[in-house]
Amino acid sequence: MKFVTSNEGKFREAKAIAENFSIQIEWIKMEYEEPQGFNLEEIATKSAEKLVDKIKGPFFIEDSGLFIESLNGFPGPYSSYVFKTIGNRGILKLMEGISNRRAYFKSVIAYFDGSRITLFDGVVEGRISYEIRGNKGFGFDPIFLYGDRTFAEMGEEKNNVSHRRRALEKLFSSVANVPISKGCDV
Ligand code: ITT
Repeated sequence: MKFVTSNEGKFREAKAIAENFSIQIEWIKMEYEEPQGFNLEEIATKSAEKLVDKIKGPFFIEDSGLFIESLNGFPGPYSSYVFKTIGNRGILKLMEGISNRRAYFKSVIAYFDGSRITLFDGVVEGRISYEIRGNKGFGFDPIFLYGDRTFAEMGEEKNNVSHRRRALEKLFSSVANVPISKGCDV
């Protein structure tokens, strides 16, 4: 099946996870128009609907975001724009003096099987660090603490616990028609 994304980090992770399910995914490197929406589900559904006529065969897209509790869920559905504009330094600046560091990543996959679109989601909870740490991963990984390490310090281990892993596991299990517990660790 095809994964339509402009983000190489997302594809790299999805490919590694897919291999554990003996599923091959093909990268359709493409920037597509993302309609604004109140939540990731709405954005993912509308984005996939627009691609149905453009992509041949089964495909999926993924909309993801970082939700920070003390900022009322910001940047959430605006994560891509916020990352490109203020980036990790900007987020840390916004969080100065704030002791509640709780945050989560969420991933929503919209999968088109050739006739209809189905959604799969995954969430991982963590905290926003006080400084940028680690050089693996991408995006907000250097400021997202899972336990006492950032995702950018965890490297491949991130793929065992990430929001993307949890959503993809649901997708791949449904495609392969096996229970989620049959998927093995990356
Ligand atoms: P596509 O829409 O082309 O797939 P994108 O980078 O624009 O790529 P999103 O719209 O889903 O992706 O935006 C999500 C933002 O959140 C983006 O800036 C990512 O870098 C960031 N992000 C998503 N998942 C992440 C992860 O696992 N680790 C770190 N940052 C992540």
